[in-house]
Amino acid sequence: MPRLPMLDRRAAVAELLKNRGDDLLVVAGLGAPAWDCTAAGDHDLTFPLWGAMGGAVPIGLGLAQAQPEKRVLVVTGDGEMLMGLGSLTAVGARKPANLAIVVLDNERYGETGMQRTNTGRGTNLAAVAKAAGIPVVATVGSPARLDEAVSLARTARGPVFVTLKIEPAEHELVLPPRDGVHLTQRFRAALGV
Ligand SMILES: Cc1ncc(C[n+]2csc(CCOP(=O)(O)OP(=O)(O)O)c2C)c(N)n1
Ligand SMILES: [Mg+2]
Repeated sequence: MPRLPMLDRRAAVAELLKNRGDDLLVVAGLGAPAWDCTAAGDHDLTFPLWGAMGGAVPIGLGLAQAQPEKRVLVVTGDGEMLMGLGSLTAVGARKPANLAIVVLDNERYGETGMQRTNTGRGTNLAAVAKAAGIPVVATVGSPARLDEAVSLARTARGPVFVTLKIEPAEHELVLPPRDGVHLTQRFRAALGV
């Protein structure tokens, strides 16, 4: 069967974060998703995780509830999301209108050597999100539909869950600051809390 076209993760994340201004709060899951967000431009209002696998959505949910006037965007990987699947039920239960979750799904644990994840063996993360009570879900793998995915993630009434099917390619490491205290303090200062 011919392979469907898939997205380039760096290009997709650059589109996702384009013209973000100071009203978008970004939580980046550990590893490559955090490097992708940094490659799109390091920002005081991005909180990249250096660990806490499975914690990106819980952190985004707490932030969305604490900052209801701001849009919160979680950008994470399929492996990270699979580790924190239970958190989708909390999002579905609370339904924060200002939260969007985008999973960069390469069907691999990229950071640790490209081992296959279960999204390549039948697990449909958008369907899991829908079943957890998240009203707006989409799976996008074609560059022609990237604009639609970006608009859902940036502006649709949430909670929103978008799976982006991406090429399992490795990119240059573009690392954010590594000091967690610094990352927390700069985020809070930029938010004014
Ligand atoms: C609890 C825990 N288990 C395993 C790891 C090792 N680890 C770091 S990143 C990663 C894979 C992440 O995969 P994914 O979220 O799909 O990101 P990708 O690199 O594929 O974009 C793993 C297994 C970890 N940091 N913490
Ligand atoms: Mg992955």
